[in-house]
Amino acid sequence: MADGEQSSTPRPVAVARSIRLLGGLPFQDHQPTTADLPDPLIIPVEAISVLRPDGTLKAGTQPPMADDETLAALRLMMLSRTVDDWAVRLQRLGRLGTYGPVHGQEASVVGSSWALDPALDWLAPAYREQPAMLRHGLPLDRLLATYMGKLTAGRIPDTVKMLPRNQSVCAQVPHAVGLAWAQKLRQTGAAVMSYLGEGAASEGDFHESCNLAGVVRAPIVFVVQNNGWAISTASSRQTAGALWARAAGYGFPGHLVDGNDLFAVYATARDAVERARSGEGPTLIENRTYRMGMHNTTDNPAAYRDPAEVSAAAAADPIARVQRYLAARGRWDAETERSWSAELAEEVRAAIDRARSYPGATPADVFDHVYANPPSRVLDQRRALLDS
Ligand SMILES: Cc1ncc(C[n+]2csc(CCOP(=O)(O)OP(=O)(O)O)c2C)c(N)n1
Ligand SMILES: [Mg+2]
Repeated sequence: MADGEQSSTPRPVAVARSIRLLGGLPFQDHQPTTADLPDPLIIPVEAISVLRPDGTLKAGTQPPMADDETLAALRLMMLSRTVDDWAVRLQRLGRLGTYGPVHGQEASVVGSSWALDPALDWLAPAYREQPAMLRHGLPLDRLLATYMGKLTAGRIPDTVKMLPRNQSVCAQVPHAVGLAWAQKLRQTGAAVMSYLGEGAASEGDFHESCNLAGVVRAPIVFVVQNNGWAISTASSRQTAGALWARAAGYGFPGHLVDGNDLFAVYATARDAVERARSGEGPTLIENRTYRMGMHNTTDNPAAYRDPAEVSAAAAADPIARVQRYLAARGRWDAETERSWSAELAEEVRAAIDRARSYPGATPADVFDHVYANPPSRVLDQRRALLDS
């Protein structure tokens, strides 16, 4: 870049920081938490962190949420874990299709999506962002209906600004950039938040998306949930470099965040969403977190990872951390936890009942909802199937 260009386009602080770190000693010092934590939960000191695993605030930081709002976010995190528990059990009973739990990543998903305005901004999820979808307005019974294969009931309501859950790794990210670019061209003032895993960041789609987003200054926030694993591939075998630092090469800021810290995740996402809405362009956020559960209900993680790693991860549990913080402020105790747990279980049970009452998919659904005017060969196949 020529000197003249540099002076007319100030380099964002985070980009400058990432370049400095790449040439220096990026990840040698770590937060003093516990020595036994799995790799992604050992958070480098450069990472953004506010709420420490013991529920205290890091020196010199302020909570970005008032207590009532923190309680509301905690409730969504606990709802997410309750949905996980029920969904896995229902899948084992044959009443639900394949399900990928959020377990362990609740701060990463809830904290980031909390920064969005569901009436304005768009959500482009992968398949492990259930509480973000709920916060964005997708009713719980509709969300569950999709896992039951109930296509009509599971359709995203027109008022909910969300792309469908995407099972094809990273395929949602190019769509999200197009959606964001459209917001810019139409001057809606909206931001798009696109989620992906650290495994998805190895796909070509990720490079193409970041590159285009940087060039057109699309109002998008890329949230990479680095949860340590891409099914059975450990993140250390996925990528040798730092994901957040890649942003510098695309010309926008990148941030490394303690992904189990609700406050750090929220504050970082809020600034990135604001940046997007105000026309400054994309941001890449890497939330270091940990997938405490199975990849999904087809997976058996005991076959490839040490169970001790999962037990150690409990020391950084994102839900317990918020509960400890609120308890110290006199806003959380065992009795509240008991009553909330009972209420959340009832909320999920009632949503499951409603989801089960919706009509199931029919063979014709395979052909419908794709073409406005189906070609004759599709109509022939449809007829042949329905007559058989
Ligand atoms: C294009 C594509 N390739 C492979 C798969 C199989 N697959 C499903 S999930 C997954 C791992 C993704 O890991 P990551 O991006 O880290 O997300 P996580 O599951 O950890 O949330 C793979 C390889 C797929 N669904 N789509
Ligand atoms: Mg992963």
